[in-house]
Amino acid sequence: MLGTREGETNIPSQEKSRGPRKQAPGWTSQDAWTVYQLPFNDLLFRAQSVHREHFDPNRVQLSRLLNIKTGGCPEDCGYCSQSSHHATSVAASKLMEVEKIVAEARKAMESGATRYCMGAAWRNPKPRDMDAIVEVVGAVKQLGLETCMTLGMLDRDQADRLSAAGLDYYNHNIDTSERYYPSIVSTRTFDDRLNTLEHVREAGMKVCCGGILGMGESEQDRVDMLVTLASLPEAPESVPINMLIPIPGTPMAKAPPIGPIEFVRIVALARIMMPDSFVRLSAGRSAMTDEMQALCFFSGANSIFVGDTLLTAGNPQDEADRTLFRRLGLEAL
Ligand code: SAM
Ligand code: DTB
Ligand code: SF4
Repeated sequence: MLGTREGETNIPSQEKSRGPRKQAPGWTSQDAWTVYQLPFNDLLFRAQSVHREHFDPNRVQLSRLLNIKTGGCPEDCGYCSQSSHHATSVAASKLMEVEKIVAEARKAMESGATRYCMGAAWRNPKPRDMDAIVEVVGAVKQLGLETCMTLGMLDRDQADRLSAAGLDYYNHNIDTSERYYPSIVSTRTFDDRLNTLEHVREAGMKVCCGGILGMGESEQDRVDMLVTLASLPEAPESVPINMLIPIPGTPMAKAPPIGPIEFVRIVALARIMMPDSFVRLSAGRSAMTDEMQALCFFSGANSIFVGDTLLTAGNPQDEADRTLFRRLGLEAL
């Protein structure tokens, strides 16, 4: 059950510790599990019905990603190519120059993206980084794109500065259930993640928060991750569902892959539990068949990352996505 595991985490929280968490009105872990286990056809019918009540079922939002600071990250996230704790092929770089970031954003806009997401391999932005980041937000917004950043943990002042600069979304994933979290990262706690999400919300930005499937977690962990997301004071406006891209050299390089049916079930449950949120089919699409992606869209996924690179790993070529959209009769939002 949520809210009863504070004592199980042996890593001290870097920020204030929370009391027991409340569950979303109407969504207990048990309720969510019951829906998750419905016969597949019933689950998908229900997800598609909810989806149609809240969104145009044939429109998908397109975001493009840029890694503005690669590698050398002090955090030890077990899935990540950019952690300095793992021997991967990713080299560390400095923060990209503002002009270069804006030039890349312009290209993204010209290729049809409506949201531009910029990621940095930081535990948190340093005070000296903030001026450049604020300048980037202003410049990318001026192009007419929605802006999103994912820079690690934020304190309240940093969240206020980003919000004042006009940042629309902040991405900060809880990644898995509270129970499984200590198995994937030891340098920060689940509560640290929730604290940053609170700062983002209080500063008035939209929240993009989801997780990764296929890290060796149980089905109950996946369901409970969604319960935590739906239990936030406000559900995230964007919920990225990533399928683990196994990275050689990371502790999760050999994690047992999640089956497509189990993956689709989680997408459907996310749609049912967070009916107004964009559910983004995020990392891992290169390893999915068109049929699996079609089932995800049918189940309520309505956002993707486009462009052949995510942060460090591959993503389908634009041509492959154009073909997929044509085959399925989908259009960009
Ligand atoms: N450093 C920041 C942070 O951790 O919040 C931002 C960048 S981080 C790479 C963004 C998200 O990408 C992670 O929270 C995780 O959910 C996802 N991610 C990273 N590596 C992945 C992988 N190999 N497969 C799938 N998703 C991954
Ligand atoms: C999210 O949930 N997925 C994106 C975005 N937010 C920043 C990142 C996926 C990263 C995949 C692994 C890589 O490219 O290194
Ligand atoms: Fe660093 Fe983010 Fe990768 Fe974790 S997921 S190692 S915080 S870049």
